Amino acid sequence: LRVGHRLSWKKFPTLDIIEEFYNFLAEDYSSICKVQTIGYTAENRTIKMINITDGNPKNKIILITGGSHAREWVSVTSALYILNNIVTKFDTQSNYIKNKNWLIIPVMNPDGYAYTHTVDRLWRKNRRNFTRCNGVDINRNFDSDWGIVGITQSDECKVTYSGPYAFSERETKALRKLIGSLNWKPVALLDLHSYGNLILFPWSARTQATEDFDKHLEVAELMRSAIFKSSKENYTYGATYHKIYPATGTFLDWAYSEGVVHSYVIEIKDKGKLGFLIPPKEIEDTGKELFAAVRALAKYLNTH
Ligand code: ING
Ligand code: ZN
Repeated sequence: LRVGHRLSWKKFPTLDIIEEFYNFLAEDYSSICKVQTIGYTAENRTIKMINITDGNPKNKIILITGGSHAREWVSVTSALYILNNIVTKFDTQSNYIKNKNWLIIPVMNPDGYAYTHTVDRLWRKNRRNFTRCNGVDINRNFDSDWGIVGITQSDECKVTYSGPYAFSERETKALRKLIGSLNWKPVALLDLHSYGNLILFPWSARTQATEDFDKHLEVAELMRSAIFKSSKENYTYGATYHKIYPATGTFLDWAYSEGVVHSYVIEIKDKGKLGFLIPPKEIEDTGKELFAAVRALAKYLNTH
C-alpha cells in the first residue's frame, strides 16, 4: 500500500481505486498534472483524463487511451503504469518524455469496466440500454466509414454493435469534443487493447495503404523492438484491415482522418492462451513493455 492511494500492480484495480490514484497524482504532482472530466457515460459516470505537461506550449500532444473494451483489463493497467511512470518520475525522465503534453485516458468505458468487475467479466461494449440487448461497441461508433454494409454491425445483440448512428454514444462524443477543443491536434494516438501481440495502424475499413504507410512501418518497428528488448515478447505489425479484419467506425481510423498522423492500436498480450484473462502477476512486466513502446514513440517524435 502506497501512501495516499490503494493502487498496486498486484491486483486489477476497481474504478474507485483508479480514481483515488488520479486524485493522489493531481494533489501530489499538481505542478505537472491535472485530472479533467471529458464527458459522462450512459450510466452517468465521469470519463476522466489526466493531462500532463511542464507547461511549454510548444509540446507535442500524445494521447494514450485504454479500456474502450471493458474486458481488456490489461489495457487499463498498462495505461495506468505509463501514467504513473511519467508523473512520479518526471524529473528523471528523458527529455523526449518531458517535452510532450501527455493526455491519458486509462478507462474510456467506465460503465463497462465496472460491469466486468461486478457482473460479467467478459463484457466488451458500453452499458447503454436498448430494447433487446445492451451496449454499443465504442470502437465501432466513430464517424469513419461508419455504415458500410457488411462491416458495420447493426444488430444490437452482437458484441461489435456499431450503434444506431455514428457518435450516438456519450463515450465517443466525449472523445470528439476533446479532440475538437484542442488548439493543436495530438501528433500521436496509442489506443490500447488486448489481446494479440500486435501493433496496428490505419486503415481498419479500407484496403488501400494510407499516405503515411512508410512512417507507420518505421514507428511500428521501433515500438516492436523496444517491447522485445523490454520483455522478450514478440509483437508483429501491419494495417488493421489486412493484419486482422475489416472494421468500421474505429477510433484509430477516425483519429487518423482527423489529422492524428501517428495513430496506433496496440493489442497487448497474449496470443490467445489466456486471452482477456491475463493474470495480475503480469500487470507490471506488461506495463513496463508498453512504457518501452511509448518511449520509442516519444523519442521518434522528437526528431520527426
Ligand atoms: N480488437 C480490436 C477491435 O476493436 C481493432 C481490433 C483495433 C480493430 C483497431 C480495428 C481498429 O476489434 C479488440 N480485441 O478489441
Ligand atoms: Zn479491444
